[in-house]
Amino acid sequence: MNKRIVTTIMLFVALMICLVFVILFQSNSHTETEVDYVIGVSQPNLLEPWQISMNEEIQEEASKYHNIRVIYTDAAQNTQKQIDDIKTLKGYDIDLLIVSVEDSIAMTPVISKAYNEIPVIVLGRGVEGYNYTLYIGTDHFLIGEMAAEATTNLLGNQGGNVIEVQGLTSAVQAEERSRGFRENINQMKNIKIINTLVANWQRDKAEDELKALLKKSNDQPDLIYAHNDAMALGVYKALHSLDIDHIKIIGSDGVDKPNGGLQLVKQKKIDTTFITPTGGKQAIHYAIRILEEDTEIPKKIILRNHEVSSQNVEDFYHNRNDLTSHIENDEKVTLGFAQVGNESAWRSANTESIIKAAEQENVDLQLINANNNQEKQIAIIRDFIKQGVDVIAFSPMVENGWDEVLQEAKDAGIPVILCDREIKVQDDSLWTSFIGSDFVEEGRRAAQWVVDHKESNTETVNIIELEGTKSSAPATDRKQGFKEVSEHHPNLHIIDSLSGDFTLGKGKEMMEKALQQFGSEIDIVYSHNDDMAIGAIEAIEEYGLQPGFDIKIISIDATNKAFKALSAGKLNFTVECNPLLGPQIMQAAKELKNGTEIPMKIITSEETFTQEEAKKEIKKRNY
Ligand code: GYE
Repeated sequence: MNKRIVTTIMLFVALMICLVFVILFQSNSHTETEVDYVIGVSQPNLLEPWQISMNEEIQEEASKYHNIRVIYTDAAQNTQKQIDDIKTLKGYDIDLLIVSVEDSIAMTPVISKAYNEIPVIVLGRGVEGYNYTLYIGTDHFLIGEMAAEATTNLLGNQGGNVIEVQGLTSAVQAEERSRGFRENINQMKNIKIINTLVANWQRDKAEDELKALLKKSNDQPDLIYAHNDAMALGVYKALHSLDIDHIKIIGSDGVDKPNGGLQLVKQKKIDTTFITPTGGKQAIHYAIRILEEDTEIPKKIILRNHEVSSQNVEDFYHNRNDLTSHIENDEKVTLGFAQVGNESAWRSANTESIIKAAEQENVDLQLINANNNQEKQIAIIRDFIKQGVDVIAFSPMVENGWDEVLQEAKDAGIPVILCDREIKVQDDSLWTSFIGSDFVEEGRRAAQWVVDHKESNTETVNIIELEGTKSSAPATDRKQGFKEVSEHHPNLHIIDSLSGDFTLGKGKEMMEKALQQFGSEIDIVYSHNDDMAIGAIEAIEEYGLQPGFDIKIISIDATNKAFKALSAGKLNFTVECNPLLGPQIMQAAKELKNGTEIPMKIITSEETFTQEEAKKEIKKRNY
């Protein structure tokens, strides 16, 4: 073989070997040296199109960050395996866990334990309680409500019989979807749920269960609501195999994949589904922020669902990227903010946070105060509509009476952000996003302190409740949350509830009234905010009793003045309600201006404080 050929081959082989070495060195040097964070992703299964697209979204977003490594596990619909997977991931020393669960009840304690060690993001399917860093997902109760509405539309005036096909019953989302569906369907006189099947989110199980049911009973339904598209496809297969084609089928998830809901609607195999964003992209985005110790991390991000039927499926197809895309628009955003009033220290901190954030984010803000007058607040919003601002935001004084003016804003094409307080309207599409706290949970936390500190289970405990502004969301929800816990303890008695309108003056006045009536029989004051509690403290001292001792006092807000009262031993416990919503409101306003779809709800992360904790924290409290 001629010498030149041999040399060329040898040169070529040598070149190849060098190349391999360079690549290997490159990758190792890249992965080894620059991996700052290792993230573990625990999936309950990778059978359902929805779970698969969640992982794909995570992978796609994670690939944009070269300093993270992501380790994935698949529990293959086996809860014990998922518990072991999380143990294994912790064994790899992960810095953060992203977990989607199937069996919420079994997984809640496992996730709480992990949360004691590392940050945990719960994705798509909830767990019980609040022992995690961040929940990203949709409102499953609302999906059930939307399915009920779609059922009435599909069945029309004559109504009909319905079968519900449920997911895993130990899953929070199955319970919430079913409750949302049934609470609404049960109000319909002409619609009856004749049967319920449990198919654990699985297509084949739904198919088999339905076939068996239809074979043994003559009660044919007119519509079948399945908690996810995988089971809806199973329903379709069962009906198809029995040559039944008149029964309507509703699914949920709306994934754009073979056998995904979007394609099943397009192929007319099912009638309706609900696009349920997986949150995979947001999970990586927030994981990075959490690992870089960003302090503005919310507790819950509730993503918006979109109903898809044969009427609009093409829209979703043609604009399939619209849900996530945005046009970078560096035009200055004009934001009209109708503030409720200046009734409390919390409110002043809230207003300040909004003004400061607008300056920092270069947003053209008009903040006008309605001085706790709803008519005035409506007039301010009407004026913003006339001006044609880009976005309207407001802190609704009370829950009702907003339908008309918000319809005008919608007709004018101006999106509306609800800040700190929610509202009750016929059509939830009248508002775009809610940014604020979970007031019901705040009420639960206040009651839990009372339960944890009561001396006996028998001795009666007399409680005075100082309520906030009547029919306002915080007053309604904090009352409900407190009751949810206290009603399980028969010796806890709310002897009177008096409205102090969230102000110090009115709080004091109401406490004076209660002392005149009940005097030292009062054991506890539960105040819906700090200002009324401070007023109560003054009244109790003037009455000659010792606040925090003779009468225990619990409040909500956790402002500086509460920390002072806690440190002085005059207040016993306070539940935080975060007023610093400015930065999130500005980010939302800018994203809306850019045409980006923003979360339906952003629920802030909050703590509680005892007298001891307040003494430690007081210096750091900036409102
Ligand atoms: O608790 C109270 C204020 O809406 C959360 O309103 C807010 C409440 C807050 O007056 O201090």
